[in-house]
Amino acid sequence: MNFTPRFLICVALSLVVSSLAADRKDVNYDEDKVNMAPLPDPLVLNNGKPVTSASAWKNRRRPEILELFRTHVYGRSPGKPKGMKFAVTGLDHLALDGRATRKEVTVYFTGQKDGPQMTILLYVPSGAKQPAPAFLGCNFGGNHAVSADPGITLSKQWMRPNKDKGVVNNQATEASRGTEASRWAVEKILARGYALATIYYGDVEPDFAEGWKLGVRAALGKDGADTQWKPDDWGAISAWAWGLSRALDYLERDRDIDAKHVAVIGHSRLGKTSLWAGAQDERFALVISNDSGEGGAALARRNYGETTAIITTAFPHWFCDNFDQYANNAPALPVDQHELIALMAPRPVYVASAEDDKWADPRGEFLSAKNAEPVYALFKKGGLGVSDQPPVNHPVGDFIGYHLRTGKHDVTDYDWEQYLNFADRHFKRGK
Ligand code: GTR
Repeated sequence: MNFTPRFLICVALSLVVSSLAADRKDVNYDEDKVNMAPLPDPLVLNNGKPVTSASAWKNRRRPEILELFRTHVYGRSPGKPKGMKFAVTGLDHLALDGRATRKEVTVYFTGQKDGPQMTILLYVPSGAKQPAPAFLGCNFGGNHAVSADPGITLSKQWMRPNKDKGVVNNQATEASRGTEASRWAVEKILARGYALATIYYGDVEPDFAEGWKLGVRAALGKDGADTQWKPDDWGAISAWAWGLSRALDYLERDRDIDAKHVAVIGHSRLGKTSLWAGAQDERFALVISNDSGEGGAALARRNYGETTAIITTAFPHWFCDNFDQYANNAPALPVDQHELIALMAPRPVYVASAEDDKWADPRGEFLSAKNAEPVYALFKKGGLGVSDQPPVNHPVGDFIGYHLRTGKHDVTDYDWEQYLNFADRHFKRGK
């Protein structure tokens, strides 16, 4: 792939803008100054009438809210492309010292081998007697970064420059193998009987302002890299979420996988992505947000940590163009993020925060989960089961799970243990 000077300048600029945003002195971390406008009520239809039954939610209110998120926040994605093809391009039944079968599956989005494509890395636990339930998520550093397993194909896609992680001139080197391994708990997941599927988000769209020109948004659009975006056309989060749905299309065909029990998971911007994927695609049986923050689980109306003003300046390409108008006016948004959580109902959803991740507004993430409870109640499903944010390292919840972990913005083994327990409980495993 060719990286023109223009692309490289755009990447550098977006990195500078995001680090400036993180250093801003005007960011509020004082709970007394949060000044939250009232939240929109998920149980009131656009015409002002109340929603009082699960069927009214499913048939009337849910489609309305989904449509509001499409129009004002993430943008509208296309469906499954015609002619999409899958090919198993890597297979090893004795991967990870015999603990797993490793598959690499290339997804040719338009059926053309030289067209847009992504590669799914899939580990299936060895010796499983039945199709395995699975976790599916996007990764930041390429599939080869998820584990030091030398059999994983090294990604050739655009990567964010990072010498410490073995990425030089936007390309992964051998030194980048396993650099994201601490975030994936592969052995633990397999030992608990789950498969793990992951895709590199940069296969779908490289993450910088002009990255869409190298990704599916250009490849599938009729005007390619000359596309003029409509205000509600898909942004990058929608593109990544779309990639997760295409990965699920594959998992549905793999006999080793129990596709009725696939949990979609993501961290940070990829947690925003897992939420949006789970909201749109009800085939995902369980949805997990790890430290997803602004534009993810955190309430937009709270002025704490990152705000709509900051995120639309640093990462305008993540959202649809309409979202810009709420940059300094979150109260005008016709939705808030508790309604994104509510779109998962009645499926189990888990929101996780980290104590030192103030930028992501842990309390705002908790309050989103809390304010989704009335929708779960319509289905007679228990929510968090607590009225206020629990103490650190104290997971709570029935169909809405939540924990506040000690430590920083990251995915740790502690997080995974909670997700595995939550999945066991809802997928009726591990009894
Ligand atoms: C930050 C951004 C957050 C979060 C994070 C990440 O810079 O402000 O919204 O998404 O990046 O994805 O690591």
